[in-house]
Amino acid sequence: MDKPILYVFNISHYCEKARWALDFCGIAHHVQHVMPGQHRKIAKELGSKRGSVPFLHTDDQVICGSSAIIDWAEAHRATNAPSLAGSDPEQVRAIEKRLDDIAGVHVRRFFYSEALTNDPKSVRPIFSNGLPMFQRLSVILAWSKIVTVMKQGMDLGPAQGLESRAILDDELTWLDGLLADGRPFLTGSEFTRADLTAAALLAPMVDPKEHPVHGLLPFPNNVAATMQAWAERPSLRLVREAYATRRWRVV
Ligand SMILES: N[C@@H](CCC(=O)N[C@@H](CS)C(=O)NCC(=O)O)C(=O)O
Repeated sequence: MDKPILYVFNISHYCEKARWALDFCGIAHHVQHVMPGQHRKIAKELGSKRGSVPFLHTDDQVICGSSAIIDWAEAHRATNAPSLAGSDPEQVRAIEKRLDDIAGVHVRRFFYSEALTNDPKSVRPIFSNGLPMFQRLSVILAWSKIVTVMKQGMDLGPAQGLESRAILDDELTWLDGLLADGRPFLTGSEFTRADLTAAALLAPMVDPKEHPVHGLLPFPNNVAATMQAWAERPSLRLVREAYATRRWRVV
C-alpha cells in the first residue's frame, strides 16, 4: 500500500477531524468516500472492530475512530510537523473527549433535525459525491430509506433539534469560559488536538472557507440564524482562526 486510506462520509465532522489530523501531521493519505450502509460492510471486511466512519487502513492495521486516528497520526508524524499532544496531555484528552461525546453529537443532531425534516434532498448530494456512478445512483434510489435510518439512529425531529441547540449553547459557554482569560487556545498558548477537535466538530456552526466541503452544503434556516447569532463567541472565533491558520493539506 503506497499511502494509508481514510474511509469517510464527506459530510462527517468526525471524519474531518481525522483527515485534518493526518494533514496536520504531514501524512500523505487517500480519502475514500463511502456510501452509507456500505461503510459497515467495508469496515467488517477490513477487520475493523467498529463500523462507523472514520476508519484508517494502514499497511498493517485498521484504526477506528477519530481519536485513535490522531494517536496514530501523532506516532507517525513527519519530522517537521508540530505535535498535537500539548504540555498537559491528560487535560487535552479530557477536553477532546467531552467535545467528541457532547458537542460533536449535538452539532450533528441540531443540523440534521432541521435539514432532514424540512429538506432531506438538500443533504443528498454531499453523500453521493465522490462515489462511483453506480453507488451515486444507489444513494439516490435508497435516499428515503437512508433518511429514515438516520432519523431513527440519531433521534431527529424539531423538538430534538431545539434540545441539541440548547446543549450546544451550554457547551460553547464552557469553551468560551476556557478562553475567557484571552488565551488563544483551549489549554493556553499551544494548539493541541483539543483545539483541532473543537474546530473540526464545530466547523458546521462556522462554515470556514478552508474546510474541504465548504460551499457544498446548504444550511437550514434556524441553523444559519444560530450561526449568525453566535459568530462572535470566542469558541467559534477559535474555529475560524484554526481553519485560517492551521488547516493545511498534504498533497
Ligand atoms: N466518536 C466517533 C464518532 C464517529 C461517528 O459518529 N461516525 C458517524 C458519522 S458522523 C457514523 O459513522 N455513523 C454511521 C454509523 O455509525 O454506522 C469518532 O470520533 O470517530
